[in-house]
Amino acid sequence: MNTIKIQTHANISLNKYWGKRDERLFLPTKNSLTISLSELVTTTFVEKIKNSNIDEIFINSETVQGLHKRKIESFLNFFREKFEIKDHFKINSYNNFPTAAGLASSSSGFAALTLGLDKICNLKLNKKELSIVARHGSGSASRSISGGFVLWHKGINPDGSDCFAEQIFDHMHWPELRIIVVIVKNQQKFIGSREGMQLTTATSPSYSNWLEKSEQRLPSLIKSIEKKNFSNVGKLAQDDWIDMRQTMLDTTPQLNYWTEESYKVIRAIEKMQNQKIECYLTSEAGPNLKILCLEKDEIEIKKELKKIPEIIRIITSKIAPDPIIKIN
Ligand code: 2P0
Repeated sequence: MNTIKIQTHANISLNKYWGKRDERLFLPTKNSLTISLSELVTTTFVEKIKNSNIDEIFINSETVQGLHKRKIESFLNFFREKFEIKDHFKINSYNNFPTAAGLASSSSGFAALTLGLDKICNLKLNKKELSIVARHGSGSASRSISGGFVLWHKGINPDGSDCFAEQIFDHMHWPELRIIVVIVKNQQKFIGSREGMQLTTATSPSYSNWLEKSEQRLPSLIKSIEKKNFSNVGKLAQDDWIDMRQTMLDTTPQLNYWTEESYKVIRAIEKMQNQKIECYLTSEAGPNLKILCLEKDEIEIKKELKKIPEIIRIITSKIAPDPIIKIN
């Protein structure tokens, strides 16, 4: 029996997603814009299991447990019901970066699974349909079906049929752009994104203000990417991260995903910014940080980062191409 091998890339947002207008359908409260990272790779193998009524799921060679298990099983059940499929699957997924530590492993993970299921079940879905399916695993996964720069439309239809992500520029558009991923902790986060964003939408006093400001930034961000205006792109992305972070910090209970080690990196970047080295900060819901810069400044920035002993790993990434799908 065939095994499908898929390689996808985790994405990071330059204009963020944090909150849903419909929990069941994974419909976000706002549009968002991401880049996929060439060096954060998920490799997933999907095969059908004959005459079985259970799925076998492994992440990094270990049987998946707890919340991850429930999320993946519920996605597989959604998929079977939607496409009237009876099969069960064996899934082996490997991340070359820490899982669930704010590095968007669910984005590349559910995107890979969607592409693998589409192929093994011979559904031949188009990119829009694939993005909509992936969204039901994890909102951010809708943005890892394509590489390059991707815009996730929040849509307005109650059934989510216009809520999908699409590539707006491919990975060749801006070859000089770099993303330095700074890993300060490999551990899983204390409150996952799904629960965290529910708490923020329910309790953060600054949430509606961020929604409005963030949507206003988006057209200018797209234009600046088109023109490759790095200063604008960096500032807009960093400002959106700062404002999203504020909504997390004024959530009850407070969502402070950043550790002492994260703040050391933040301070080092602020110091470089004061020295006119052009670099900008962002992160997801987790302690690890991402720095946007241009190729010409990469070595100097990394030299400074290497002075921080708490950093576990530094990964320099470019913009990733589309996922790769192979029949083994
Ligand atoms: C983003 N994050 O735009 C934001 C910034 C986290 C902070 O996309 O509930 O893990 O599965 O849809 O996909 C995290 O979103 O959450 C995320 P669910 P998911 O990158």
